[in-house]
Amino acid sequence: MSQQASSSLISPKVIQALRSARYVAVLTGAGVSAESGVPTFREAQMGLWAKYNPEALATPQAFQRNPTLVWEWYAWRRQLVGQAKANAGHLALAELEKLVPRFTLITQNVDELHQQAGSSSVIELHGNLNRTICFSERKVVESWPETGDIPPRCPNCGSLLRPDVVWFGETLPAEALSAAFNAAEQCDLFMSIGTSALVHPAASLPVAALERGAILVEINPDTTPLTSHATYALRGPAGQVLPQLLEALPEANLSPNHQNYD
Ligand code: BJW
Repeated sequence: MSQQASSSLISPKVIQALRSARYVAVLTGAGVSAESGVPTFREAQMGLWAKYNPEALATPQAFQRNPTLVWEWYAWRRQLVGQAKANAGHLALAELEKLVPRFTLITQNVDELHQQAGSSSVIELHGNLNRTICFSERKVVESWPETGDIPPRCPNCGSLLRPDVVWFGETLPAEALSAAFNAAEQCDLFMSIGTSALVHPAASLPVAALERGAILVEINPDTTPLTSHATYALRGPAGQVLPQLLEALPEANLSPNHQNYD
């Protein structure tokens, strides 16, 4: 049974669990970047893009059907992300990394905001918006001649270029996925933050951690399919909950008789 806590009243038990953890693994999703002004994946798109369903654009089939539309959607998102700054949640995770003995940060985000905040060794499960690959050869392409083609073409083989992100039906980068599952299976505390926990295999990571006996902490303003399985569900925005958690961490010193308020 999960224990709900408001963001302003974090259970001392969570703090104690975090303090005692020797290995913390964290999975983040789009919600972590929401407070940086990057729209979450499943929330309504804005302006021109409001009429498109992101799930219908993030597929190889959509790209093959209408490469210009998909390229331009990513160009719009790249521009949004380019203006975004890491928020208090990203910064708190970068600090947390320094406070726990072992720490792995796994993200589904493609925006590099964890790296901007100072997190090291971020496992990117769904690729990176700022990299471009050749649709046919799958190799990273750094530059291409400006011909006015949208999308531009691969300077090597002439195929269309696309963002280096993982679309539905595509496999995740094998090394990243394997490192993520290793972390989930070895950690003693797993945090699922700002993700709807709907998209697999990422959504299987917290379950894998739970099955190996880890404590599961979820941070999200809303409930997800994971909430009822979480040991602690902290209901609130990551940019508020994470700094509070971090602030409380060094002071937490619970005795067996400590009065809990969760
Ligand atoms: C806040 C907040 C705040 C708001 N603070 N929180 C097993 C079961 C069922 C289906 C499958 C399965 N295994 C595989 C599948 C198929 C498919 C899948 O999962 N489908 C489901 C939708 C049903 N998976 C795949 O196809 C994957 N590939 C694969 O499995 O390969 C093997 C294979 C191939 C072929 C056949 C079978 C197997 C690939 C998945 C790739 C996902 N790609 C995307 C696009 C990336 C590029 C891009 O950005 O455009 O990744 S889709 C999209 O979803 C994106 C995200 O990373 C991902 C997850 O979304 P996320 O981050 O959770 O965002 P949201 O918007 O959903 O949620 C935001 C949350 O934040 C909400 O909960 C808010 O409440 C919260 N929030 N403000 C904290 N301030």
